[in-house]
Amino acid sequence: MSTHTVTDYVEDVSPGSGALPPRAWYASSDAKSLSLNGNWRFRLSPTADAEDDSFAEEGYDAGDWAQIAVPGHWVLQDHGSPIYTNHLYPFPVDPPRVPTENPTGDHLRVFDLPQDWPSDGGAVLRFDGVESCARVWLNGTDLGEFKGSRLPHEFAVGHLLKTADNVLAVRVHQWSAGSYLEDQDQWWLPGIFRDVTLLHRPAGAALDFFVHASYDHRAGTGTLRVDSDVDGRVTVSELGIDLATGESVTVPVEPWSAETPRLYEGTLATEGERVPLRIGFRTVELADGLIKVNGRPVLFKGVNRHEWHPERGRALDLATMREDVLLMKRHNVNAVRTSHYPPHPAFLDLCDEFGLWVIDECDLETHGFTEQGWRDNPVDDDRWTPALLDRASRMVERDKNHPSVVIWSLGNEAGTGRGLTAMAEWIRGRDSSRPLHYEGDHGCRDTDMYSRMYADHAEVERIGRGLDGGTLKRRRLPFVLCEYAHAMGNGPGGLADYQRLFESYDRLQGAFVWEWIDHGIAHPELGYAYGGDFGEELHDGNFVCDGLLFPDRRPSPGLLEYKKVIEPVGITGDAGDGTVRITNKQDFAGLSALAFSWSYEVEGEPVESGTLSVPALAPGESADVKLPAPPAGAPAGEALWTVRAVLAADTPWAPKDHLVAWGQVPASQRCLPTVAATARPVPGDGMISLGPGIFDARTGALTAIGDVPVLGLRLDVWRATTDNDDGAPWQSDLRYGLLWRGLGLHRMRHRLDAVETGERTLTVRTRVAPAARELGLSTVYRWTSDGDRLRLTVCTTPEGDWTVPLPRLGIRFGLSTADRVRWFGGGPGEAYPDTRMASTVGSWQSTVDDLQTPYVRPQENGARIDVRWAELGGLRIEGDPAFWLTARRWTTEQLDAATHRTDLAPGTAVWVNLDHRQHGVGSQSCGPGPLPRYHLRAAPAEFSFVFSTAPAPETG
Ligand code: IPT
Repeated sequence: MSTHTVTDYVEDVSPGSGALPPRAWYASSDAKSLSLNGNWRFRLSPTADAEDDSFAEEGYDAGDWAQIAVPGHWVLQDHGSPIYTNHLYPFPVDPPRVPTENPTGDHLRVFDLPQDWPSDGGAVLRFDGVESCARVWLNGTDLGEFKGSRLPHEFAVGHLLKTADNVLAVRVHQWSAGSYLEDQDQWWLPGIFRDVTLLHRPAGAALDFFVHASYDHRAGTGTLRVDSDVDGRVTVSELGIDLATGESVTVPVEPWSAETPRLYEGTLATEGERVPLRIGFRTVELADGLIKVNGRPVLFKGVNRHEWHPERGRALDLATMREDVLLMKRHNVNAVRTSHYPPHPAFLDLCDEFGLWVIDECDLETHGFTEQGWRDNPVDDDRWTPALLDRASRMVERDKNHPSVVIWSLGNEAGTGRGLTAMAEWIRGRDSSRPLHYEGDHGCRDTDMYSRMYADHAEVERIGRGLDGGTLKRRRLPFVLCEYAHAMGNGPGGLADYQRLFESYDRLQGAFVWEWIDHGIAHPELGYAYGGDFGEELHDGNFVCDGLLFPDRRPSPGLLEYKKVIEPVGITGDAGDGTVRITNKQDFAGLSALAFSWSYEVEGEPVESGTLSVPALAPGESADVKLPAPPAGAPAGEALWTVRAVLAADTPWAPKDHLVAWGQVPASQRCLPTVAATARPVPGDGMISLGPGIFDARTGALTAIGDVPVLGLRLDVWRATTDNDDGAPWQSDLRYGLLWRGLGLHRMRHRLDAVETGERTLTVRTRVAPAARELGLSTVYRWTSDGDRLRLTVCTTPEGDWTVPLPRLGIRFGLSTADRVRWFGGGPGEAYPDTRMASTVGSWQSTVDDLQTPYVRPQENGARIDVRWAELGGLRIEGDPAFWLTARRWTTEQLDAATHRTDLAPGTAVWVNLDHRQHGVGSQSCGPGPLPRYHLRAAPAEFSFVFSTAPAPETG
């Protein structure tokens, strides 16, 4: 073997050399395999050729090398650091050249064959994922090299194996020509990040096979044919099937769908091997301009899923993949787009088993070429076409036997070009049973559906009505929003408004939230790190934290909102007629898996409950169901019905009683609090008292209510801007976060104009305005009391030319001690004007700490809506009208200044905001801002709070 170093392959546009043709991924029933995951020896070099390849030779002593976990990324194991860019290539764009500084990781593993490893037959070495380019040697023999990070590559190695001391050497380059095709919005994370496996291949083993299992919904039959490179027999004992490969049979079956994921266990037996089959019978077709499965149009309630783990990056273990699937199912998600590469193959097994529609997307994105108007885009350059076809075929061949995969996607954000057309043609030729998706070509030249990302509600409605124009071909295609509702930070807002559109127009076949999980990296000082935290010279900050799950997989309020908005059963009604309308919003299943119940609640406390009998409803059907008579002798107070649909029995993805859908129907109105203004303001030593209220005589500032000190109570319009308030740099719409700050709404001054004591009132007149501007808010605080309770009415009137909405409108004050919080209103979690569907009216409690939502980049969070009354810090507060409650151990200014959660240190006071209104949240960190109806317009407003001292809520 030569010791001279050849690295030309790194910048070669061809897919590689030496690997076997792609084929279906499966785990054999009887052929042996050996996992080569585990601890490997590791050496990092700064360039592709800094070290020669002598390390691949037998007898090389790597005793002084570091150790590294495979699968894994070296930059997450203390060798170098990760880089985050959205679409900018973190190297000069000069395809296919890459920088001389090309971190290169040599990986070495010595292994013995297990005692029972058969001596006959061959063997295959399989890499399920290596970023971005690898060269492989076994026992000193160069096997070849490959690119295509999230795709499998196999090498025939049987002739090289020894019983002991096999030396497997893998050289991995961070940058390669392949990097130009892998410009997805995520961390750049080199390494052998998926499994490495040695597979015994007995003589007569199966090679590749293609399971064709269709369903005829008219006849109720499935047709099965398994095409196999190696002849054999296919058995499905449950169906009495025993036939030769290549032959087909039609039998009555239960179909597979995401709602009813019926799988039949079968076996493919060749002369040398038995392969387990999990067969789901289903037919996907484009008919009547719609994507139909088993004859029915489907509505995708989807998410975009990147593979992510806060410590292990994209090296996911099975438990994490399973957790993702369970979390999706438990939150009513029915579809996944594997953005933007084929996932670990085990994830698709889980989707088959638990039931999720999958858009399987190829490992392809060339987004950085947008910076040069897409000039030199590899997808429009014939030299790259073999690499594109290689990627398409590795995806299709690997994943073709999964019933859950219903759509192939060519890739993401790669512009347009002949290479994409070539991929589409190849895929259609190989598998005509699934429609094609690609968003980047709005003319739909190569695709079977019109797909967009981040289109606003108005445009989606136009598309739904067929008024969007476009090519003739496009006008006849169904529509999906492959990305929408950018879940960055607080949000996304407007989900319910989108869902109403999807449910109103057949052409709109649903959408996929961007995205499933925040890609925060666990960091000892920062909590979770994001772009820039590793000193990257180019980065896109926390744009990488835009998921429905926090990095530790805790559901964010956005996911809870999504769960409610996409619930499979609609439960609606109003007090009037004593009925509730139940709608089966599923596409395939009836309601038999669900149990319905009602509960009658007064002031948020359940008074009586019972089961609700709901007639069998086919998909799409509704029924008005009578509620019982309100219980006799129920206590006085605001009453409502809560109707719930829970799982009637344990399922593989959630236990019996898991809440699937719910609705609330008011039963009586709330009585607004009244306070007779009987107490008189009493002047004292530098102070004025009015009932329980103590005020500074000079400033009119409230200093205490009874024995509860109150700090700095005043009008507040500022919120720590959310990622959606700030918007993305390329957003052409108004970005209110910036406009607000530009106006100075974060540094309002409060001018005192008058403190007036009347017969039975204390009135404080002020003007609230930012420096350097003429606009402001004339604000009057009017206090009255009945001796026990203190009522504040705030009257505010905008002055000047207000062209922007307000972030919030309410009061804020500090309490010196507060911990437990009780309230009657919306809960248990946060809500904002356009993210309030999941908020349930009830009686709730929490601690101040638990009111906080841990967005990776701190920002406005934690508001509870529709609060009728709340108790905290020894005060009871009633709202007229209901208000928004926020309480935190830091000020809004501190929250605004923080860049990571670890910047937030509890102070001595708890700062409370009682808001009359909040501005909507929207999704402008990448999509549209809040719809106009959720804007908080600057307009005259009046709102009141009634304060009294309350016993400290019980602890525990
Ligand atoms: C779109 C990308 O497809 C996705 O990968 C991600 O970057 C998302 O946006 C934003 O988080 S591209 C969009 C910026 C037009």
